[in-house]
Amino acid sequence: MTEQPDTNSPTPNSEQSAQPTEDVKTESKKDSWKNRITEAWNDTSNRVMKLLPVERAAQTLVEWFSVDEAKIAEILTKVRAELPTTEALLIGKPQAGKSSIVRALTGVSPEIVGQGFRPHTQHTERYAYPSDDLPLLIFTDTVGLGDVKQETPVIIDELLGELQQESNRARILILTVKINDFATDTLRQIAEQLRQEYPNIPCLLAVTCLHELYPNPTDNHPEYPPEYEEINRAFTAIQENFEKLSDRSVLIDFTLEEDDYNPVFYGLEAFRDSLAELLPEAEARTIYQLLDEQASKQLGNIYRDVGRRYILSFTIMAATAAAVPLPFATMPVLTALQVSMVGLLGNLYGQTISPSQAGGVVSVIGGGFVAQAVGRELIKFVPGFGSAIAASWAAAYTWALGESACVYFGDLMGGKKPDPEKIQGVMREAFESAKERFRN
Ligand SMILES: Nc1nc2c(ncn2[C@@H]2O[C@H](COP(=O)(O)OP(=O)(O)OP(=O)(O)O)[C@@H](O)[C@H]2O)c(=O)[nH]1
Ligand SMILES: [Mg+2]
Repeated sequence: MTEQPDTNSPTPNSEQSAQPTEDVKTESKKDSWKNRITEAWNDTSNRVMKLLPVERAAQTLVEWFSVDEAKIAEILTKVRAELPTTEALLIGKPQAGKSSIVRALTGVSPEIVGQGFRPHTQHTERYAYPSDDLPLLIFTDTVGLGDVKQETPVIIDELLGELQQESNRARILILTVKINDFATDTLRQIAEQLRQEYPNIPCLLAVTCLHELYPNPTDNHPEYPPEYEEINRAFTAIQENFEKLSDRSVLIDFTLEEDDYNPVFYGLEAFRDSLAELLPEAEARTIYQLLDEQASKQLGNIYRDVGRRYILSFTIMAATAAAVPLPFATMPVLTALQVSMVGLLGNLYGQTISPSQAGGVVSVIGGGFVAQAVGRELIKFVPGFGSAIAASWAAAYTWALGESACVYFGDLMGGKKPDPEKIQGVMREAFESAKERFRN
């Protein structure tokens, strides 16, 4: 007869085994549950992941809301490839250093440079840079403006004639002014006229002959840029003088070898960098101008398609908010929604736009609809029916606002000044067709 273990008295083994077994059991039971839940969870999420890979879903979502850069680049590269070489048009008074700039960058013979006292260039000449067979840039050296022998109006016409020719060439204007020359009214007037007619042509202000203001003109050049007070004062004054006319300004001193200055082309790097900065801008502006109907349509559509995905989400949110049967309560929400939609669309078209600016765009585009907005809220007093009307109205308005914003930002991106009348026309039209679409 085996003796029954006395459960109370903790005999080491038996108790442990007894006692421990319970805990162990419950513990292991709990663990097994946990494991089973975790397993089940992992299993489910794996299956879900297999069904709907979140990353890929997230990726798709991002792609859905962003323009396909590759497509854009493809269109732009094609258009760019057809772009003729960019032209840099030099203008300035006689002996200001126009031909010296051409020489410095293209390496042509010094013959084109004058002796410094009488006008030298007699007619417009073109020089390819860096070489004829690889013309990245064409320098057009012109006759000095205000040269007594040459009728300035004739020269201006010639310049305008130049600019009118072959309009599909990107251009940069290089305005040359000597550091100590303040008799530049004529030049400024001419530059103003050119920029009025061709606002899209960026302008580089090149200020030359710096050593004429060195404490001692025979001194060699200091480290670039020269930190002489005299020069900085004169440079600032000239920059202010041509402020509205130039996009960048640079100090240079391009001499002839026999003048014994070192370097001969002082400030050449800075000049090149300024050009390099302006070129893409010039080309970008021209590329957009050049975008033939088809290409700009293609580009516009790519942006528009993505834009519409934003607009759709906001339209749904607006309709939901507007359906709330509390007259006027949702107006601030709707306005906030529409302002952030316009802000996002602005970003999509590469514009950095603050909420207040987005608000400004909303009022420019939708200004004419405020009265109707109030009407929309009033109708909510009609139980049930009112909210439905208000919702479809809000949806149509938000959609139309989005469409018009795309046109607005599209113009900006193309370097064009959006025309409010045209945009409001788009708004009215889009609103009418959207109202049809959202009429339930
Ligand atoms: N030291 C110095 N001399 C310059 C500079 N630019 C031009 N010169 C001198 O000024 C004179 C006139 O230079 P050009 O380059 O022929 O001037 P331009 O504007 O083409 O003159 P036109 O052809 O007459 O309109 C030459 O003797 C040049 O060596 C400069 O930046 N520094
Ligand atoms: Mg010249």
